[in-house]
Amino acid sequence: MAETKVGIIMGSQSDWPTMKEAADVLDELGVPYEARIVSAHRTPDRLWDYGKTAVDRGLQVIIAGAGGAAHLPGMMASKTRVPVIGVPVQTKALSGVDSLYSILQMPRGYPVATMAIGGAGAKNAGLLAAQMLAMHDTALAERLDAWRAALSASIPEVPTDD
Ligand code: RP5
Repeated sequence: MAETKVGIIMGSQSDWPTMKEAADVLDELGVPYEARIVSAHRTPDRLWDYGKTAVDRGLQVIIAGAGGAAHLPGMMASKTRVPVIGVPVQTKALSGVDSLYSILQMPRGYPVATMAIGGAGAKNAGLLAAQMLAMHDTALAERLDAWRAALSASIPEVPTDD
């Protein structure tokens, strides 16, 4: 079985519909991943263990999504040098701006690559993870080039009324 190089983690089951966008695009590109619920507030020991073992388990990039007081991506970045891509999950109360600011405003020394709020951010997180892995994986690079070309080709040049 191919080695799992991408970890998708999220603060709650309720984040999965958003984070599944990252998983789906990784499936499309043939990138193996694992998906886990790891909450900074509700399961801090799980967060600690995940971060502590990430390098030894061969993870090369972690996609972390959370909403509200979204501390998961930043705390994971403080625990492991595996690059963390943060996805701000859209919230009801503040539309995800709370999540965005929580993830974006990291102190010097512990970067999180922060995506857009919601599904678009999650999908781009999957793509960015794949692009990072493609730097050292020619076959994946070719699949990514084809994926991007297909997206471009699907965009009509002339708008219609439909
Ligand atoms: C955060 O609180 C999670 O990432 C989720 O986005 C939000 C709400 O969680 P639930 O109350 O739906 O479990 O920790």
